[in-house]
Amino acid sequence: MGQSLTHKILDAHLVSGHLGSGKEIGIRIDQTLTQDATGTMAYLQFEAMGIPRVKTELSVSYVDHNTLQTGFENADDHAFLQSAAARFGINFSRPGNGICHQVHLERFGKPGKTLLGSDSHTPTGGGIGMLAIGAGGLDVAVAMGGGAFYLPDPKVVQVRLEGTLPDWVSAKDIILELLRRLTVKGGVGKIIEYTGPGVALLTVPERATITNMGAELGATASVFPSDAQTLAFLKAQGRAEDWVELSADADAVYDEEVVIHLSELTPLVAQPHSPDRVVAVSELADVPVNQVAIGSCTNSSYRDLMRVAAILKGKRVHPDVSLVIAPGSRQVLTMLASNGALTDLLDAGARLLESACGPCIGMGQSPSSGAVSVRTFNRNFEGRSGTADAKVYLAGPEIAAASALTGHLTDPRTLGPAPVIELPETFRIDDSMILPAQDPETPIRRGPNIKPLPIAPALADTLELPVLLKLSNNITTDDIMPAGSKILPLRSNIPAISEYVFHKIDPEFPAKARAAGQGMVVAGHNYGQGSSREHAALAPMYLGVRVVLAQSFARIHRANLINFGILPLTFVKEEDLERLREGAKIKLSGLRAAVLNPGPFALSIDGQAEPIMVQHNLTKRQAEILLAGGLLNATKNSL
Ligand code: MIC
Ligand code: SF4
Repeated sequence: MGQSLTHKILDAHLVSGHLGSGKEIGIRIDQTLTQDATGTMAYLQFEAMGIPRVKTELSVSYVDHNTLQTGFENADDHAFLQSAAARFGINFSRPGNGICHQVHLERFGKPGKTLLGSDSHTPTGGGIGMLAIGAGGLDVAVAMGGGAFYLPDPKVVQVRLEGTLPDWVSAKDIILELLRRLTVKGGVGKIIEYTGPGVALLTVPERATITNMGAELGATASVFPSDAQTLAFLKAQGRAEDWVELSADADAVYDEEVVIHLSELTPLVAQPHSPDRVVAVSELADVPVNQVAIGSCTNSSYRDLMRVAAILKGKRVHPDVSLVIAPGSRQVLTMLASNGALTDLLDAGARLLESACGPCIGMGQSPSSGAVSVRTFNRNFEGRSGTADAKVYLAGPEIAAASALTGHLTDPRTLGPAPVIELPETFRIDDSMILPAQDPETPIRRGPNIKPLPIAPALADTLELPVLLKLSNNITTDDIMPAGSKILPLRSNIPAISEYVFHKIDPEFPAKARAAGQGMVVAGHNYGQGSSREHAALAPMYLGVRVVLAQSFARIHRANLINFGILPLTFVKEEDLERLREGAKIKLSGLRAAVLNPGPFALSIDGQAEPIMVQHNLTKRQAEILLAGGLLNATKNSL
């Protein structure tokens, strides 16, 4: 029986478990990446493990999220990260060099390798044929130390691309179409593998747009074959020697199959406030637009920005629209500068931002009250832009540029012939902003905002907990632990950042949790979707949250809860969620034995005769982590 490309790469890296078993597997990690907002914790954790140098083939520390430096905090974090990288044997991509996923694709990604990154959009690397997975910082720290990465044996979904994309329809529309069909929880527990004749026509940057936003499906990873397009991209990056040819066997077997006829696609947008609320842009042509933001790890490649420059050339941005552009990397920015396209953008009235995440994570450029913002990004969660009542639409660069000109949501097919942008034969290569691994004796520089990591208590045998908060479906880690220019600088300071847990949903939550001493949270499906930030587990743990009971969980967040000693439970009967109210008092007894036993167990509710049956689905490895009070304790105990 033939193998999928996913299984080929997993097989070559498997250190425990069996593919197709439906159980947990462990894989060896070749490369890691971190970014500054999750990296400080990851390196504090790596330091706490006491391993002198990383054991991976390559590890890179990027600075791209917190670059506003509105106070000393971000700058101190950068200094810490630079010193930790030198000491532990890690490449350091300096602030200004670009967004981690874009730069990693350009300079480091290798087909057939595994990449683990402390950022949920790490699967971008699937565009170059890597098996690239997002995880919490602690899992990345373990991988840097040579430890395996554990994940539930994924289902493999084949997405067959048939035909060719019509003019003006882009890679973004392919992934938006998939989000429309499968929704934000459609990919949980799955790896998406792209096949079919339509693949050959997509360049690596287009493929990376698609694999990037596979994160919004909840997918573990997304992967394209490594073929002539991959070789052309690597050659143009001066890295032809990194190429290997990779694809699925012709008779490969998949768990599920989806077919997309590319010629039937039209330009699409995702409406506020979820990436799966997808409709044709032509249906929304009367929506006035106040802001257009082009950039992010989804759509900020040379090709994307050249398309935008070609659309804007010789024209002026509508007077009611603020157009901001953040090129994905210094490579992209300097190429636009030297071929004149940057002047076309500026002449049209674009505001140029640093090559960083910027507005995508609410670091500046918040829209005005109630404004409509069209963004080429990947997430439009409510309030993420920094303006609570802003309405963010996600779209490809062509729709964004067209809408910037007209002042309303615009189908780019109304603009006449589509510009054709060829991939350059050679990209501009200058790695001077990447500092190679240096002296292991480098002292770590630690500013006053960098506080020690709080450690979870070992799991108690009996827990009596109030329900502190009851939540609906699809709660994001942005809901749990918001970002933005005020909160993001506190990522290295858990006591300070914990004051913002559930800030937008219930600003009293931290006070309530502290008054109760400890408590639990209950929720609907897909709890913890979105960002990989482990702060969404660490900070609630610090506030005393011991259990989260949900109808289902997103993969990365569930792993983070376990890593930081919070017990994730699901209902045996989903409808039992109805029986829990905020303020209800629940009791769990015999918990230490219950987590080691695979079966369901009872949770009693004060004032209700019948208990609620719950389950944990923990592996033995995970149960032991919880018993120890988190992965750091468990690792220390085992040494
Ligand atoms: C995001 O897009 O939400 C982030 C900011 O990149 C996060 C990481 C973080 O919160 O630091 C992610 O996607 O994992
Ligand atoms: Fe940065 Fe946005 Fe990409 Fe997250 S999604 S890595 S914030 S650009």
